[in-house]
Amino acid sequence: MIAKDFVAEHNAACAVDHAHDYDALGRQLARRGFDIERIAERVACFRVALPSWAVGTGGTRFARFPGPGEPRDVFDKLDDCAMIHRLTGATNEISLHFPWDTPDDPVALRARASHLGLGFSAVNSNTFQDQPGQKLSYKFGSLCHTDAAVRAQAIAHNLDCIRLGEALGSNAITVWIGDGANFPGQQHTARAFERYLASAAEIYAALPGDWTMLIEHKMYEPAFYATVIQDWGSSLMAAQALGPKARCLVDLGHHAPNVNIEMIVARLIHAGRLGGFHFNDSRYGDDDLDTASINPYRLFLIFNELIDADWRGAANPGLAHMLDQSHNVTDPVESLISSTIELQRALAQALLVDRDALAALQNGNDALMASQSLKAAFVTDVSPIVARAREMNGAALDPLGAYRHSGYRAACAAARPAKGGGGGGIV
Ligand code: RM4
Ligand code: MN
Ligand code: MN
Repeated sequence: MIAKDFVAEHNAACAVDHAHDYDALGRQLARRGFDIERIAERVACFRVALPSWAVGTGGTRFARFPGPGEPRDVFDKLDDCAMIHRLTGATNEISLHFPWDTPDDPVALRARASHLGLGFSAVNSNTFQDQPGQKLSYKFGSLCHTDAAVRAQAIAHNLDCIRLGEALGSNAITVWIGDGANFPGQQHTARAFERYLASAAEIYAALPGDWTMLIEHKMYEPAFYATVIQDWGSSLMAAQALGPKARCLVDLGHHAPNVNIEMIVARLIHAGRLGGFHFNDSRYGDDDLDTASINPYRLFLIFNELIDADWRGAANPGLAHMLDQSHNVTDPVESLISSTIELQRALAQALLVDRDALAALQNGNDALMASQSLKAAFVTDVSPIVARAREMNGAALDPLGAYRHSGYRAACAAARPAKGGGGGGIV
């Protein structure tokens, strides 16, 4: 749909300004003891998976306002993801949600993805909704349901997801359940967790050799009184009970406001059980806003823990980086591009922390200068580094500018006639 060399043409127009800014920043960083090109190389290696559900317009429980040229099926979604990857050079993996994006023909989907230079990261199961034709309802839970037959159905769905993921070349399953209670007394707190562990063990037992099971906690919603896997403590207990292939996934929006998420990250690293992230941002709850749109400092502090763990040789290997956002008022492609840039920005900033100096300040209890040393990294405008990382990956120096210039959305609107009106549609 879009000219093959549009990225190169767009880059040519920005190249002189970019080189100028990169050189200036390089001189500044050299004075601070950093080699800008080494930092850019590390940023260029960063990858984050795109969630299949986020390339369509999301919605709230009140309404959904679809945009023009929305993807009509999972193949259209692949095209949107390929466009994002062309521009960012950092998003060659897709995280699929079943059954929302269950392909009729997995072989064809895999072939199409690899033709586009894409692959599949963790697959996500869904036992928080009833699907048409489903025998038993999840109204009162799935893996933790009081009825063994409902639990068996939910387990079977997860096993189907693993099989499908295997056919697509994925190597992890993310399990998030909505199970819980809306009222005190509705559910036996301890027994619900025991039922979760027993059901999760059956899923765990079906993991192929090199697969990981990512356990995603969430404080509330849809259960508004008590959620079974509501926090990192429950998630970690479950992972430890299940075995080494079970790890904890941190969705940034799944905590109470003001919770210190970077500390949770540090604790999970200590336990050797950090498995990955669902990146997004929030002001109040599971808002699923664009990453770093509300609190970029928090994102930086999370990356600071990751880079620090790396520096100490304590990092948990093979973290799954994924976006999990819902776009209600923006073009999803633009939001996903923006979030990818913000992740790379936080990474670049975290790589600019002088860790020896910080350690000395911490050991000397110099609270003010220790916090200043983190701030010095955070306030550095690393945009030229992130642009250089994209350049190294053959992507766009100015991805949003290139996207707007490309006419992609208008081309999609012409090629993908709208299927219907608004209506609900929460992701
Ligand atoms: C949940 C959770 C899951 C996501 C669903 C759509 O709140 O974040 O990761 O798959 O929403
Ligand atoms: Mn999530
Ligand atoms: Mn969520």
